[in-house]
Amino acid sequence: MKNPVRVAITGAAGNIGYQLAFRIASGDMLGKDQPVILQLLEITPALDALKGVVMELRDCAFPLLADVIATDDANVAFADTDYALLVGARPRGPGMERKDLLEANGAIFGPQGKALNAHASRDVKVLVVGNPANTNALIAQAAAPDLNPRNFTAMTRLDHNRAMWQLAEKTDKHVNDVQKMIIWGNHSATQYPDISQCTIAGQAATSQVANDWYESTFIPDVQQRGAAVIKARGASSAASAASAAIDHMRSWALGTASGDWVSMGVPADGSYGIEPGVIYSFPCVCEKGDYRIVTDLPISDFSREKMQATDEELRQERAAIEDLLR
Ligand code: NAX
Repeated sequence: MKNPVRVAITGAAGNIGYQLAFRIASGDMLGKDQPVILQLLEITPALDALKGVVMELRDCAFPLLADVIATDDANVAFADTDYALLVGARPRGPGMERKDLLEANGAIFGPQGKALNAHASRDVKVLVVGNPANTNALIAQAAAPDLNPRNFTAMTRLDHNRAMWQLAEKTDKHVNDVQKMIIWGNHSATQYPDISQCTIAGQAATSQVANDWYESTFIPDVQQRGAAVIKARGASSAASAASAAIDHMRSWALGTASGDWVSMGVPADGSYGIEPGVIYSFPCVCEKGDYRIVTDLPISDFSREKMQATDEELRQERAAIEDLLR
């Protein structure tokens, strides 16, 4: 058996955290031969609820769960951590402006970045799930100058998975048949789900669906899927969000399937004209615990416009919290 690795989850008593912890402990994220030590972070008022989560984790008698730590101290939660899933965030309250929301989250992700910087493994892989995920990841990254900036990522895998399913359903195929989906940009309603490179059972997706459906139904449905789930369930996506977080980390740690890629919010490096300074979702291939942006894909005028619109939104989010990046 391998040595255990440390996996930190923030907001561990919340809806997503409650799904995540159990699936990670059962080996879904890092494999059935990789023991884990879970390091669970919550705010002080939620520690009782977190205690209940710990009790249930123990009651599962998971063979791969080497230990569980529950704390309200980020310095403890991130000590030597190899993976950090930053889920806990401040939701938008009534009457809250976007700038207030960004700043309130800055007050969470800045200190957490600092704690990661001080205590985490030097190779820690960080995934920000808590919204606004891309900009929260940027804030955490800026607060962790001693860590590799590439290791701060944001989750758009749920959008990627949602898009794959929509396409499979429309063409009466299985989701396994869909490859090379792309989500560009921000995890928000400006994200751009792009099927121009997609294949379904080996054939170009664009030849299997009408362009009108793609532009008028598919793109808005993927962009608005989160809201549709809230309307149906009366609560936001939780199990699917946790599943996507696990997919993101598993791809990053263990690699992507040959001939395919995944969407990850990663620091922009100038690829496709998206200048550094934002965490932007790109198609990425992962290998040996690292990722690289897939470059040189052809970009149509239609795509270019949508990629720029979501970039513009990210720059505006950045401008609203610029003082936190210094
Ligand atoms: P919940 O409100 O159920 O849980 C959040 C938990 O975080 C709470 O238990 C809270 O006590 C804790 N928390 C708050 N501040 C904290 C801090 N400073 N340190 C540690 N814990 C803290 O929300 P949930 O449904 O689990 O959603 C969590 C976040 O995921 C939200 O920001 C949500 O918007 C975001 N999502 C992101 C998605 C994505 O694709 N990137 C999709 C799903 C989800 O909407």
